[in-house]
Amino acid sequence: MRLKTIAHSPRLHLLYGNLRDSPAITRALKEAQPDEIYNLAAQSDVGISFKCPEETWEVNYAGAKRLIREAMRICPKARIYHASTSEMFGTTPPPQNELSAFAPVSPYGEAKLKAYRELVCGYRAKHKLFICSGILFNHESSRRGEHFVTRKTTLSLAHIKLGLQKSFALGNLEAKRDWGFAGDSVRAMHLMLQQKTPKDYVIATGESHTVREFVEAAAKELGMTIRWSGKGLREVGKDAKGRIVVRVDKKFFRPSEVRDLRGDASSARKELRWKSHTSFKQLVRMMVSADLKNVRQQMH
Ligand code: G4F
Repeated sequence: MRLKTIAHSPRLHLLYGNLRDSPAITRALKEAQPDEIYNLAAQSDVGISFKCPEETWEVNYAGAKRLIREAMRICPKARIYHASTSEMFGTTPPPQNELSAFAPVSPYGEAKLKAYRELVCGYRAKHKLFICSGILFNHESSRRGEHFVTRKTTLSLAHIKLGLQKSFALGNLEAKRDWGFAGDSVRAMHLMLQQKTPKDYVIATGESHTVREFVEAAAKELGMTIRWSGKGLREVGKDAKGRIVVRVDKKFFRPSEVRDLRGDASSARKELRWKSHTSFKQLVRMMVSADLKNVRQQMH
């Protein structure tokens, strides 16, 4: 949720905090005295983590450690949810579940794995802390940051459809992701903290699509058909009139890539009675129509 929206909700009370600042965490926890803590704070951009590895480690591992250690001291009964990620599976082939091997290939995945092993599994065993982790696969919505591939695509295509932009550039079109709706994932986070015993769960739809398929599906929602031609960095996607709408640019490729993510959420289905309620098509439609509306509003 955008900060502006939160700040205006009468049911929510915002406290200033910063995972890089222990006194700030201490003060916020003392004031809030929470029953449940959801640690979703992160440097969450995998691509940026290659450029800023120390910052990523500092927030995603060390920041989580500050928060969890302070919570153990100030509100030891609080139940804690910590956001883990499918990026921890890295090169392990799909379908990935809670028993799959971890093999991260990015500073982001490495920092998240360290936090998972030490702070979630380790502290749970050593300190009997009620802490769980959702190993979330990609979770998207119209609130997604504009530099992530789904939102970048829906927003760019909405601009193109309304004549405000000619084309946009992407990196690896072949990467496969298990794209679900963020709202479904948040429901799973809450369910985890309502269980008798703390455990970790893979949260995923079980279906994966390539970036290319996401672009095609989003374009289709706007009544556009993309035809691909060329190879590698010379590949382009053209509309029905032969105009280039998608290009490939090497600056959007990562030094190392997680090629194929598809989660097996059988445990969550069985034990949490959770399932994804939103299909890939519904997700794409939701994101495209929100961006079309956003862009139209900005035009007026
Ligand atoms: O949208 P992405 O940047 O998401 P990514 O890297 O999968 O990470 C997201 O999901 C994780 C859960 O699995 C979270 F832990 C993480 O915090 C984040 O929310 O990239 C998706 C795929 C990648 O393979 C990337 O290489 O799209 C490919 N891609 C191709 N062109 C691009 C682009 N990604 C971005 N961001 N921008 C491009 O132009």
